[in-house]
Amino acid sequence: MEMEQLIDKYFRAGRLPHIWCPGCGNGIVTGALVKAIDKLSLAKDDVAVVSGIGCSSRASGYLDFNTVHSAHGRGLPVATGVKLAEPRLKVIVVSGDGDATAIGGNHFIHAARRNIDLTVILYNNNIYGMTGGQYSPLTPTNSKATTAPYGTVDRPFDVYDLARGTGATFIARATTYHTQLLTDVIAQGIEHVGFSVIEAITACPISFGRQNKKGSAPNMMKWQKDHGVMLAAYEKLTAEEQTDKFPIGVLYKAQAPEYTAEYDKVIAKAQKGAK
Ligand SMILES: Cc1ncc(C[n+]2csc(CCOP(=O)(O)OP(=O)(O)O)c2C)c(N)n1
Repeated sequence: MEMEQLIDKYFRAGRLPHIWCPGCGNGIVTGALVKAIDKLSLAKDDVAVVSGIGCSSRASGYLDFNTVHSAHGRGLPVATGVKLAEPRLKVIVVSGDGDATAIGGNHFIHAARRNIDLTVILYNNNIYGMTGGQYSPLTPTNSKATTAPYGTVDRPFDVYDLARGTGATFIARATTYHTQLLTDVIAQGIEHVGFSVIEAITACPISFGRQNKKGSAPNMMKWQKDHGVMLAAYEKLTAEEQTDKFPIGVLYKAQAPEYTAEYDKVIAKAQKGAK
């Protein structure tokens, strides 16, 4: 399907135009999400998109599925409730780096620990975009931010390490330059039964790029092209070569008991009255 047909089918025309700045990558990530849903031939009523607050979290309002635009950092607990109430739904959480790993960090680690069947698309633009460029837990050390005019000293999380260490069973990364890959890993994440995390590297040329002299939006995408390396090729690089690159593709996949299925067993036991 062409992008225009995808927009007609999956977006709420009355909510457009969107608020994203010229050059922002969020439209590419959201486009990849609808392409993935289309590729999987999911019925719109079988999908729920839940978000917190932020530029990226606005995606839930633009999309024509069952949607909830909740509070900052609370997309995951709301999505957990939706999934437990209606396990048949494919529940997708769209989240920013601040939303998912700062204010919502606690929710993130516990959703991963439970291995609940949700798909998180973490729009990583390395900054708090909506509120004007404060640094987040995914802002690289020594970056400028409105809350760090002399540069950050904090070390960032690696989303892969965070998700892997807390129990996620599907972890992937792609960028807005690698759009086909992004669509593919989102589709795989949606199909995976368990907690899936897709880190989508997306440029924020205004709130992050300007302060850090990253150049134009196309320049920031070129940076993604030059630094993202498919996992198999990345593993063949020397440790020194790896320091300047990051792996993309499916980074981890495992099977483990899924929370709503386990919870159903508890309900069945309770209904029988057996402890
Ligand atoms: C409880 C609460 N605290 C703070 C805010 C203000 N706020 C709104 S969005 C945001 C940060 C957004 O950054 P991020 O999650 O990285 O998403 P982006 O806008 O970059 O997509 C903050 C701090 C809020 N809305 N609610």
